[in-house]
Amino acid sequence: MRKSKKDGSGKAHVASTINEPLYVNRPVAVNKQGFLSRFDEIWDARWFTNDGPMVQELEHELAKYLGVGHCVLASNGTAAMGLLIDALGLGGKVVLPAFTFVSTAHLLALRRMEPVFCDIYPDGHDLSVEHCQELLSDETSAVIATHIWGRPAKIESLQALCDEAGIPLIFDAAHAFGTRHGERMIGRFGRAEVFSFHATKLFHTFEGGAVTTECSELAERLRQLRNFGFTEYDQVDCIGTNAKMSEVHAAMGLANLESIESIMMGTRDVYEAYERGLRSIEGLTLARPRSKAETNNYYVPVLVDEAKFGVTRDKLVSVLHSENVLVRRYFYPGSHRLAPYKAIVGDMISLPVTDFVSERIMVLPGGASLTVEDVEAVCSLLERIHLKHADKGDRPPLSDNPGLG
Ligand code: T4K
Repeated sequence: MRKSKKDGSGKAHVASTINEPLYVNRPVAVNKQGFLSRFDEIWDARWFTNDGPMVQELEHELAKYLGVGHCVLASNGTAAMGLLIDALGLGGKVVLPAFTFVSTAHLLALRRMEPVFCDIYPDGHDLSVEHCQELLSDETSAVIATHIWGRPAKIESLQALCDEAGIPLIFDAAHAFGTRHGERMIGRFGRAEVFSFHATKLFHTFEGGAVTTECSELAERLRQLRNFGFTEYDQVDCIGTNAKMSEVHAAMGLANLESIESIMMGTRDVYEAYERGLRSIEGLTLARPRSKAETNNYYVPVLVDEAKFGVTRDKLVSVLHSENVLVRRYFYPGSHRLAPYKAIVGDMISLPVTDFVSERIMVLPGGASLTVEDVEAVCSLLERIHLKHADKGDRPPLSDNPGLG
């Protein structure tokens, strides 16, 4: 984690320019020694992949941390979701949000299935239960909801809907490592949950992912599928693939898991600094979790209201980039408007909330790689851009930036 710079008085001061790029979800790199000592072990044992001891240990430790029966690691989150789709034998149509990462839609389309894009709620940006209900049909084989921004989807309502329809509910928990829902951690809900451990996630293994489930048979099936369908040496019982995690990736996961409490605390401090800093900036609305207790604080999604802020979301993004604040437009456009899906659904589909949010959303740099001082500098920059463009009279100087002229 980056240390905050303080002056002689011990007070952190807000920099007027941001000299180093601030990335959205820059990977945490906190426990180098924990990683290197495990790397030495791997090197000496010369066991590099194929369900090695580090992978087994990480599966055990993650299941314990999440309080779930089984954790099956995979080479990345997309591969993990693919294993699950195949293990459950899904076919036909699957309902999922258009406002999420496009990976799951791709998995379905590649399997000749139909992604049925569902709208979201304007407050939480998560799957609308009401719209999902409208979209269910006899051909629907599952619902895959995302815990967007690391906050739980409407778990109980979706579960009731899927139970009534007799179909499995799956959660894309890629954003939600470390989030609680009531007394339980995310990872224990639905038929199964799927995590991404990509470098940009709160908890990561460089690249990686996992399926978590309470169902032993499902876990066993997933293990077979990720290893070409092998059940024994020379025995292949089903058609499978290669979605295995290597030992080096698992070693990084074990090192990060050792530091997870400090990573989570640093992440929360950064989010709370944004809560304070963005409060007074007109035209920027921090999309907050429904419950402060049910978030991992990792994502800092902000909606830009052009009329009140003074510039469009896209102009603001480009100005921030030129000032070293590398914000992202996650998730713009909605999957239904990406070329491969637009070609299929065209204008036949109406997802007004998805369109509204995706045209205004901007994700600010968050997570424990930042300092509170970084956040104060970002908020101060946002304030100055707003004041300049909303023509409030007070115009502190910005660095040379043609975009602001
Ligand atoms: N479901 C959801 C809801 C997801 O968000 C994702 C992945 C998945 C499923 C699928 O899981 P995986 O199969 O990926 O495990 C990134 C990630 O590649 C992707 O994992 C992630 N979501 C998606 C939202 O973002 P890009 O193309 O935006 O990544 P990139 O390279 O622009 O990096 C993002 C930011 O991180 C930049 O600000 C730069 C910074 N960065 C990135 C890397 C890789 C670093 O500072 N260091 C690095 O090493 O896709």
